[in-house]
Amino acid sequence: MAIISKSILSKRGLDKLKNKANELLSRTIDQHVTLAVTGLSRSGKTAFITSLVNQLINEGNGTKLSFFDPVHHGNFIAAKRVPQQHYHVPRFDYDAAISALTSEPATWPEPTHGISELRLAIRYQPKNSILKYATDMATLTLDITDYPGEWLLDLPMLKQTYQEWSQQTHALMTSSPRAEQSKGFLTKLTQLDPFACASEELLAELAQEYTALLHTFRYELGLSVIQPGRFILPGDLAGAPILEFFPFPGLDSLDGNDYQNAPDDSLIGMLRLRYLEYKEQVVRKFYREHFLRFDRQIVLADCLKPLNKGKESFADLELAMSMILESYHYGKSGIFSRLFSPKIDKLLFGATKADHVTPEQHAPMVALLNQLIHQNKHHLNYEAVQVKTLAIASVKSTNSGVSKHKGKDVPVIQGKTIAQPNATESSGIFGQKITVFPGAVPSQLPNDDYWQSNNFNFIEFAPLSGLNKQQCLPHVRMDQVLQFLLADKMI
Ligand SMILES: Nc1nc2c(ncn2[C@@H]2O[C@H](COP(=O)(O)OP(=O)(O)OP(=O)(O)O)[C@@H](O)[C@H]2O)c(=O)[nH]1
Ligand SMILES: [Mg+2]
Repeated sequence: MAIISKSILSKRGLDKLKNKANELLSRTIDQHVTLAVTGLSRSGKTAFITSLVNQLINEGNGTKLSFFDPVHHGNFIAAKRVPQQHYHVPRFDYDAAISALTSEPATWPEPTHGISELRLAIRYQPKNSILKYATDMATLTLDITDYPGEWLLDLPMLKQTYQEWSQQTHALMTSSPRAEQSKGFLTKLTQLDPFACASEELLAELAQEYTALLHTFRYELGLSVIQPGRFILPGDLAGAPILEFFPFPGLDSLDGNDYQNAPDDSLIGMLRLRYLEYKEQVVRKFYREHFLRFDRQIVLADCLKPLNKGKESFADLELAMSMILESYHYGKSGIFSRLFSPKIDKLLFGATKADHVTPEQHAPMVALLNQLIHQNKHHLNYEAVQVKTLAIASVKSTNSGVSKHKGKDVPVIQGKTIAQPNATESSGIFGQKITVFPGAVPSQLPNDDYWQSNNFNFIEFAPLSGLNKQQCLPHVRMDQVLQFLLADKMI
C-alpha cells in the first residue's frame, strides 16, 4: 500500500513538474507579431481585417485556406479573440462588421475614421522547428492595427518647412484637376495681410474651408493626395486648433527677414506655429507611438475606382502611393530611416476587390499595382524587407463564370449591385442581380491613348446573402495573405 501511494505521489509530482516545464517552455517560445493594415479610405481595410479574423477563428468551418501551410499541414489548432494590448487605442469593432456582412440583406461595414486594434491568440502545434521536441502546443499572439493610409501621406511634411509645404500645396491647388475648385479659397487668402494680427475665429473658419476642399478632392474628384491627412480623418483630434491651419500662397515673394520675424500672433506666424506643432504632435507622434512597433505591414490599394474615375484620378493615386512608400524607404538616404528606426520585415501590397473583375484579370491587377510600386521599388531595401503583391478579395461578393456572346465564350461575373440611396425594393435598383464583363485591367500604367480608347466600368457589389457569423467568409487569396504574413511564425 505504502509502495503504491509512493508511486502515485511521484507520478503526480512528475506530471506537475512536466506541466510546469511545459508552461515555462511555451512562455518562452510563444511568438508575437504586430500586423498593421493600412490603405487610403475605402480601400478595404475593415473588410480585410474582418475577413482575416473570421477565417482564423472559424477555421474548420468551411475554411478555404489550402495555401496557408499551418492549416494545410494540420498544425493549426484554433484561434480566439483576446483582450487587446493597448487600452487607450479604440477596439477594432469586429462584431459590428461581421454583423453587417451576415445580416439580411447583407451590407458592408460602416466606414471607420481612425486607428483601432484587435488581438488574436492562435494555437498551433510546432512541427518542424526545434519547438516540437519541447511542447505540443504553442501560441502566436497576433496584434492587428487598422490605421488610415492618409496618415502616411503626411510623412514628407516632416522634411518641409511651412514655406516649402505651402509652395508645394499651392502648386497642386493651382493645377488640374484641383484648380477649378480651389480658386475661390485661394483668392480669399490673397486678400489677407499675412502680417496682420490674426484671430482664432478667422483661422478656424479658413481651416474649415480648406478641409471642405480636401473632402471635395477626395470624395467628389476621387483624388488620393490629401494633405494634411488628418484633416479628413481627424480621429480624436476633430475640432482641435492643431488641425486649424492651411497653406498660404505667395510666401516666396515675401521678404525673407519679414517672414522669419513675423510674430506668433500674426496670421502667418500662427499658421507656421500650428504647422510645426502638427508635425511634432501629430505626424511624428504617430510614427513614434505606433508605426515603430509594427513588425509586418499590409498596404491595401483599390486601383479599380481610380481607373473608373479617369486619368487624373489615377495619376493622383500614383503620386499618393509614392508618398505612402516613403514610409518604407529604408535606404540610407531616405528621410524615414534618418528619422526613425523601423523594424518591419515583411510588406504586402494587396490589390483589393479582385472579385470586381473576372479571374483572368487578377494577373493584370497585380502587374498594375506592381508598376505603381515599381517606380519606388528601388528605394525599398530588399535585404531588410520582403515584399509581395497579391490581388485579393477579402469578402468575395461575385461568382465568376463563362457566358456566350455572339457565339463566343466570354468570362463574366455575377453579383448583386449595391442598393442606391433611397432605393426601394419595388424601384428595381435595390440589389439587382447582374451578369457582366466589367472590363479589362491594364497591366501597364495607362498612357493617353489608353485613356481615350478604354472605358472601365467596375461595379460595386453588395456582399453575398446567406453568410453566417460562425462560418468562413468567401474570399480570394486570403490564404496566400496568411501564408506570407504568418506562416513562418508557426512552424
Ligand atoms: N466586392 C468587394 N467589395 C469590397 C471588398 N472589400 C471592400 N469592398 C468595398 O469597399 C468598401 C470599403 O471597404 P472598407 O473595408 O470599409 O474600407 P476601409 O479602407 O476600411 O474604408 P474607411 O474605413 O472609410 O477608411 C466597402 O464598403 C465595399 O463596398 C471585397 O473584398 N469585395
Ligand atoms: Mg475602415
